[in-house]
Amino acid sequence: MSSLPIWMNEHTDLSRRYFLGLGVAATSILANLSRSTAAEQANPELDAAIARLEYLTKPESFGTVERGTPLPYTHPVEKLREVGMTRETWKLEVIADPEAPAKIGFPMSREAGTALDWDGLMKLAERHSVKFLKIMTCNNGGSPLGMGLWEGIPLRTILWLTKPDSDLRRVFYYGYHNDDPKQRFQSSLPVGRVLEDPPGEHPVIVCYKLNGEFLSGKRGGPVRMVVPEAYGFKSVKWLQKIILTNAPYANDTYANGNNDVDSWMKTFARFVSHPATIKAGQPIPVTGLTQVGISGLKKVQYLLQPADQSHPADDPYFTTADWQDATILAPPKAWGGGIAEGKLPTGVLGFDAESRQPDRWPLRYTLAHWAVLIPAVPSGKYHLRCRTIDSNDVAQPMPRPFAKSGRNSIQQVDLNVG
Ligand SMILES: Nc1nc2c(c(=O)[nH]1)N[C@H]1C(S)=C(S)[C@@H](COP(=O)(O)O)O[C@H]1N2
Ligand SMILES: [Mo]
Repeated sequence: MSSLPIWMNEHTDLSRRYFLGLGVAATSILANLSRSTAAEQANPELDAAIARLEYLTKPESFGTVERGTPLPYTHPVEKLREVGMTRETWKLEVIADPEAPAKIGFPMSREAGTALDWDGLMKLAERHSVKFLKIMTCNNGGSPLGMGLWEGIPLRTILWLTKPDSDLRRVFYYGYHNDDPKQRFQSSLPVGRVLEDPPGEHPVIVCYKLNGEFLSGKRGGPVRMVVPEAYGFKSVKWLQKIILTNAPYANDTYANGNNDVDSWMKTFARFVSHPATIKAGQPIPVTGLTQVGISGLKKVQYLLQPADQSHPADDPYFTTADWQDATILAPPKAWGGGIAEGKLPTGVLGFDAESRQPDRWPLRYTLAHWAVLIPAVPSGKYHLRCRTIDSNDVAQPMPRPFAKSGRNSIQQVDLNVG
């Protein structure tokens, strides 16, 4: 493995992160405020800001975290074909780890001609395909990369094809990396996570579609892993190799760079739109998004304070401050992201097949938007902050405020009232 710090050999396109939900086109949506709140809050600017929120992110509008020189999907088409980066030539090997071999009855290898190919994958998809919503976020990023409807087949379906027998403790998996060990990106999961899902949680999938379209190279196609509850580094792109191992440890690329490789996604709030300046006497329209993490989401709150107001030095998370509730928006009527008619297809996990409405809201490991019309305040310079209260009534980022297990700091922006 490369010993470079992770960020030195990664190309990161951060720009989109700060605009997630702002990429608005004709298909923009009406996420609606709960009716009572909407009545209280009739305000054209806030209504317009809410109408601009887009739930799903178009594939080409995702933020991207990737490595490779050249980036594997930018090869000329002949080379793409040669290295299995097209659907027609893609193959997935699933073999035992030579160093700590799991006992399996049917290794799937290129050498033996038993690797899974695209037709094989599509055949499995006829019976086993699943779809679910999942937000993609880099644990090191301040904001999500994008919100997607991902489709694939459960990884366990493929794992069972190898007829595993014993000595199988972890699943290591790898993306195409120009056959250069320094460019390799790999991740791993305990086998139990692959074989069983906690109630209400989704399976780890070998994914081939995003928002109803086959995955582009940039989004990790032809095939990537998608791990519903995990930060982005578990969702390895350009997936070509799975190694079944008796090794008991994680061997993730992201173990370099001081990252916590077992972190579930955390709950946090971010602003989407807020005025930088506003006239005194005018209410302040604000919208935002949340990532709903492992501990769920009960509330979104804001804190508006004069910029020169001090707060107790021993309270870095403003726990004693006067936070006020914002409104978590209902599921959108149109989902955006380029899906046909903005309508979710049937069969999305966690949604009723008939009504296509979610069983509950908000959903874990997805996005929920929020909005608030903050009552007018006197002239001056202010700080505006947002945070979440999780389902356990714990104000985030506690109790895990460690950036390397996923950033969920309290966001702060400036507001001039004059
Ligand atoms: N093969 C490969 N897969 C990868 C990466 C990579 O560099 N190479 N980056 C990972 C990281 S760190 C993140 S955060 C996600 C980002 O997914 P996205 O670029 O589709 O938004 O992809 C993951 N999968
Ligand atoms: Mo990442």
